[in-house]
Amino acid sequence: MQEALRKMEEAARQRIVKAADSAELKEIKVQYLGKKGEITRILRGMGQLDPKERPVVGNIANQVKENLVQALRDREEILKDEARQAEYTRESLDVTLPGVPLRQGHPHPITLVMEEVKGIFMGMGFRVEDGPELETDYYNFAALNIPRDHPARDMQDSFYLTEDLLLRTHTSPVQARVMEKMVPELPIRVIVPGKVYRRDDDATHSFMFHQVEGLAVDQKISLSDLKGTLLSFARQMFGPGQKIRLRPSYFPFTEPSAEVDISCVMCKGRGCRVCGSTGWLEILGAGMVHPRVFRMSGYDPEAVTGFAFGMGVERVAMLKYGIDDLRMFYVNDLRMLRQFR
Ligand code: 2U9
Repeated sequence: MQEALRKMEEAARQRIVKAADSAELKEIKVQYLGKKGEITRILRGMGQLDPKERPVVGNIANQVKENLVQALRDREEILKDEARQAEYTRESLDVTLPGVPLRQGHPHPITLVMEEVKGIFMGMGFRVEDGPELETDYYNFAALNIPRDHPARDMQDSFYLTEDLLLRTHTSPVQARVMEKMVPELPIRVIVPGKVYRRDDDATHSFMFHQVEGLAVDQKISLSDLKGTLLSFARQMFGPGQKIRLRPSYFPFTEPSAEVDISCVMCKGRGCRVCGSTGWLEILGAGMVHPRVFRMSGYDPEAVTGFAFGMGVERVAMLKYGIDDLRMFYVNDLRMLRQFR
């Protein structure tokens, strides 16, 4: 009988350690320890035993019972642990997974070109100035020798908020403000980047665009200073082989005035569709500051001279990057904008 008990204990243990869940453990418990279980059955049969053997067998049976109860508890605990562990694995973060990439922003091509232009002139001793986009009639026109009824006003036909206030049509009023503030100090070397507004709208003109203008004022500044400065700019911006040429022109605020061409960036001056077979591209306007503009700001045109120039940033960017429609800069098409990082 002792032997049978031990064998039964061993068989029960084997099943307990292999049990997959608590339902199976319960089944095993009922099978061995339940009211109709195997141990109970053995204990009931003890009446037929030799009375001397009874306590020994009873002892062993109780021990086996306790052992199995403990084995069931242990297995239950292990199963719970395993379930908890599986749950953790399911829920936990895998910190080794690659992250979701965040797209990084970058400057707009117009900003890039403007920064490049600014940098080149800063390298030649110009400092950057800015001013209001909402201007008075005086600074936008009168101070620049464009009085009321001057035909140059029609060409810039513009956005008025009141009789006297408008969105600036060029950055030139900033230079007029700088001169007024600086007088009588010399020299002045400023570069003025910014947004300007005109009543325009086609593939090469927009109601808003960007200009960079410059102004240098000192004693004995000459046209050759202007030419040297712009040649140096053209070579830094478009390549060391660049040539420039000046053609006579007219601006109310400069005299003499010139249109400034650079050798065509597409065909290197040989002549192509972009430059209309001339080999030249117009990118700047320039001239010597008009005596009347000096007088208006408080400088004596007999004592000082100066040069000024201006360029449209969109036009420079279109030439530099080979873009043929200005509106591409404004429609926020990321396929286009992402090419300029
Ligand atoms: C002051 C005195 C002189 C600024 C100048 C130009 C020539 C010029 C245009 C080029 C293309 C503007 O973007 S564009 O349409 N600019 O041609 N600007 S001289 O002359 C000044 C400015 C201020 C006090």
